[in-house]
Amino acid sequence: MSLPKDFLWGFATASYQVEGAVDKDGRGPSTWDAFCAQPGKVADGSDGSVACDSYNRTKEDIDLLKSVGAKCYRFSISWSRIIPLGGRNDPVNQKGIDHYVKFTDDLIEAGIEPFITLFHWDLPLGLYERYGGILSKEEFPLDYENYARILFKAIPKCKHWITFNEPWCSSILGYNTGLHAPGHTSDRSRSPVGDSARDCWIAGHNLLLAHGRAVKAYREEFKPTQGGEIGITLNGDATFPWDPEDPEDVEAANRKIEFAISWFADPIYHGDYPASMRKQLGDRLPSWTPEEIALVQGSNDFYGMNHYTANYVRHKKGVTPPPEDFVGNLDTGFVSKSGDVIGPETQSAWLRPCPRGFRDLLVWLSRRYGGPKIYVTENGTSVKGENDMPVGRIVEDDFRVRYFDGYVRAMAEACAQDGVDVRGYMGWSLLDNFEWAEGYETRFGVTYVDYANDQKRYPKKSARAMKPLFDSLIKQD
Ligand code: GBH
Repeated sequence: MSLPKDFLWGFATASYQVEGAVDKDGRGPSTWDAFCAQPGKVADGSDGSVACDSYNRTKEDIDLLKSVGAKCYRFSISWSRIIPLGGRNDPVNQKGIDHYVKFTDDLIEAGIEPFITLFHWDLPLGLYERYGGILSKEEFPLDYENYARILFKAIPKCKHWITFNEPWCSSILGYNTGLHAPGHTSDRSRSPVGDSARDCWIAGHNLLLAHGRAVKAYREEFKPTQGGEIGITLNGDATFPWDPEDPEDVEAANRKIEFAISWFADPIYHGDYPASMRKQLGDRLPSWTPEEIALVQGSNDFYGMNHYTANYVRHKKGVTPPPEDFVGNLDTGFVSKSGDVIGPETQSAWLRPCPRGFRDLLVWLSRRYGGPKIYVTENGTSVKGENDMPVGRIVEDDFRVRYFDGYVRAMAEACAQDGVDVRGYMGWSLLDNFEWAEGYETRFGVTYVDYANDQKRYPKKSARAMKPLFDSLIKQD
């Protein structure tokens, strides 16, 4: 059982979750600043204004990565630092660009390969106020392309670009349930623009168009001289039918993955949305014009995979789904009909370890999309009650060590035994950080961050366990 010799492994973070320094060097406001300021949106009433203070501690973070032997680091760029108002005719902020140029240089200097995510959810607030943000097909893809081009030009040393992190979350959580910024909901009376039964599907369509435009720009103007690669990162949980004997549950389990992954991956690899989505959503799902699909189809140099957990899926029989339904008329849970349980619990209600699901999903992806090159751009876990433990116990995170051990071995088996082409793996996350609507109580880091005492970092056992694990799995020669 082995991984290829040049396999990359490391850790990931995202700008709003770790940077803090929201007023520094001319950064403009993002939708997440505004969302956090609304009472009741974030569990502990917190925000990302300080977070891990990573914007001011780049050396410390790079030293940390080095000390645990990481070969790569995935971070995201804050659009509001590059163009504070966001748009293609708005002023560009050189200080913001300089920060990320230097950070990338410093990583490379330290022997760490950068993976840059252009958009991990922190949209410049100006773009939401001006035209509804991702909802505008006329404006959003053009503004995104302009933003992306500035960075391709400024950071030629970066060889791995990720256009969007989890567009499912931006569309569904941002424009359907409202659990994430900008907090657009499926309740029409609270939806300031648009049509709640259609908005999230329009948002998804526009994210794909923006992705396609950025990829086209990269391939035509930068890739020939820079030689890097570009792709999108999608989330997706593994699924099992609640009752494997029931064809409707089997179909529903597959449909759940299609609504999560194939919504974006089918247009990119096959040129259209999956039939299951068209069947359920009808004309609420946008259609592709020939020009649009020409832009999107074939636009991935690699598949970025975020993966955390698995579910049992049960079809809702005899029920017509309401217009705001976004999962496809089904229920999910952690217990099967015959009483099998996915577990144990973590601090995150939606997450329970299931390494077998990871292997199965890798195989599913590889089959459906023609064996693409895959980078696992996130994988990790919270630990039940971790936030309430003393630091001395938190850093002995055997639960997380076991999680990574199980998942990384499942991935190695998928590569060696099932022929899946995985080239890299990034654990989520390098640091405990701002876990969006869950605030700071849920910790995903391999490093404990003491928020009350100057953001001091304490590497956990899991931070050090990664190198021996990968050393034992990567072919030496
Ligand atoms: C990632 O999101 C994020 O990229 C990262 O920023 C975050 O900190 C990390 O994970 C840990 O949460 O049952 O169909 O409603 C993963 C977020 C979790 C994706 C819940 C969707 C629910 C799917 N996701 N999941 S569903």
